[in-house]
Amino acid sequence: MADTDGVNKKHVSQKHPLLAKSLIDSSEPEPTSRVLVIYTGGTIGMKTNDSGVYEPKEDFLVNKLRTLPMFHDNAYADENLGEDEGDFLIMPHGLMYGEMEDLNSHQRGRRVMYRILEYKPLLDSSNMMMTDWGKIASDIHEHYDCYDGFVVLHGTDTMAYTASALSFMCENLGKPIILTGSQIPIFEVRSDGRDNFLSSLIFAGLYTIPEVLVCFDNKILRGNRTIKNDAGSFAAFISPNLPPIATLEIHIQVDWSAVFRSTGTEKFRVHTNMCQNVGLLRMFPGITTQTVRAFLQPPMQGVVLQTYGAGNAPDNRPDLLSVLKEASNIGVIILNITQCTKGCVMTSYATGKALEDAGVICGGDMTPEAALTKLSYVLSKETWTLDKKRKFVKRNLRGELTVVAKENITILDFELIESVARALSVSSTEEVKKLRDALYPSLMCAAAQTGDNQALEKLRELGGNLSSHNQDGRTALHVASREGHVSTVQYLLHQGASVHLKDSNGFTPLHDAIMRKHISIIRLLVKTGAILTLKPIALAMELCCAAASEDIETLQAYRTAGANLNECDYDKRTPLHVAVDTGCERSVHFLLDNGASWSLEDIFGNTAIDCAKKRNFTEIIELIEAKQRELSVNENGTQ
Ligand code: ASN
Repeated sequence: MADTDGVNKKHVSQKHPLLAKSLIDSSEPEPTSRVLVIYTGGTIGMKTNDSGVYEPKEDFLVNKLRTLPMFHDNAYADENLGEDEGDFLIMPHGLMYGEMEDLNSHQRGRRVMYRILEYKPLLDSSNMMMTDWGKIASDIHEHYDCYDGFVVLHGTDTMAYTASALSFMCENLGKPIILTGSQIPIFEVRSDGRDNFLSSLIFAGLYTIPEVLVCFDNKILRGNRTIKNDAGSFAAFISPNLPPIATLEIHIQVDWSAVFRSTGTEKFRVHTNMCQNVGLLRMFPGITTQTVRAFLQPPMQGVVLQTYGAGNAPDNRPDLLSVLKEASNIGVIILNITQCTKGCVMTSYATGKALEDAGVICGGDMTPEAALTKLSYVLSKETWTLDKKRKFVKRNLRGELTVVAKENITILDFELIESVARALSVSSTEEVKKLRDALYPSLMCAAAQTGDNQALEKLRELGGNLSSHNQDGRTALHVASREGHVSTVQYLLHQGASVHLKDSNGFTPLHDAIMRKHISIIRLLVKTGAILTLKPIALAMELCCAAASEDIETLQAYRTAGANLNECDYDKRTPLHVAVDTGCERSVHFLLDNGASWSLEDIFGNTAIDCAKKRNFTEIIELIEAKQRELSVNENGTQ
């Protein structure tokens, strides 16, 4: 993650080891977020060729971006980026970060640092295949732990398909993936590409929205809700059945209650082998039975049927209905969506009911792109039975489908907030909303403090967002993790609370759990994808301090969180060097049992065993030698 990777190396290296502890409170100047930009092609980076038409050109985009101050702060990069960070670009600080009321100060104060992974060849998106979706997903997976968010630069023509596909392929997503592109190349005098790309970088770096999104024309739309609606406008995309997740005007406004969060305690993974035997079939008056029959022939496994209005097809065509029924009986999944841009399929007409009776599944308000890619995803699950596949096609998997809420709970909400609003003489809708946004996070943190899952559930039912943060940027998950309430942590994770959110000091819930040595919570958070975000040097100092004070529980907590126990301080001394020098046998024991190396040399050329010999710590020398013998016996035994 960004904070761990030694940005601002020059500042770090100037500090004295004894002061290094202050690093863990993130008092570093200029904290950064890291974004990986996957550049697949599209108009955004194209150049006019000799024949006067646009075409992509290798390395053109990244080299040009380096010359544009709003995309790259050259002076800052020269001064602050380390040698291994040469291929990063870094955005400037400035007005662009203004008016982000929703973010805590830690997030708001960050620069966005990004690296461009350019595909070869760069593609016009009309040339993309399903395998290209798999490549993007795999690259995101490969780099997932090292970045705060991802931007995919993509042509607009098939962007809605890729966004929909990625939303399904990325399982248990905890970080933003933002697709963007442009209608005019970014280096033309007039271009929508600059704003689209800058907004995407800001969103991917600073806003922890765990969704696949499309950023276009100052709007952030849920990817699987978008369609390309206008070939000639900068507002190329619409999301007809879901308002934007965020709008970027003078104020950036995020509708946090609309954010879709994957629930559960599983890590991020990607599913890349999509089923290609799927198709889109659009009804029209007089469509022949032969056409439909031909379309449904093997190897076809899933068909999106685009019907009229609210999901109607002729119910006076038994020939047509029986072809659909036959196909459905032999296992083809047929999903009914409307040809209308807006609205959804319902079974309120006899003509719609006839399709349902023929085994056609109601696709609600899904876009054609979402319906097709959802079928492709579900059908590729080799271990699922046909029944399970049908069930999952109907389910809302990634926010692609509106599920009508059964209960009306807004009255209760109204009562609670109303009474406080009255007491404070607040009356306008906007003010009441602000009041609610201010009250709920504190109430949630208070409930998490005492492990009161019922209160949290009540607040959730009342419309509260369980990932919202209080004034210190702390979420209910931070608090429950610190207090050691395992069942509350479990509950919050199952409600989609993010393990990646950092508080105003830059700490995640995992850090809270480590500080309080709650091993089972650490396990749970790590299982859900949480990673250590301390800088290596800060981590080394923590480990060395714990080793020197025989604080085995802290060592164990860091170990459980995935810490490298050989992390070394400014003098290249490992926790084992320190444990040996301070004569802490229990620490030496623990470190050796957990893979610490005795052969690493510090800057003075001493290994841990040299230190023990110099100090004549015979017990410790014996401990290390016993470990050496044990390992060599094991090695010989396995040879
Ligand atoms: N043909 C281009 C593409 O989809 C269109 C664009 O990016 N505006 O790659």
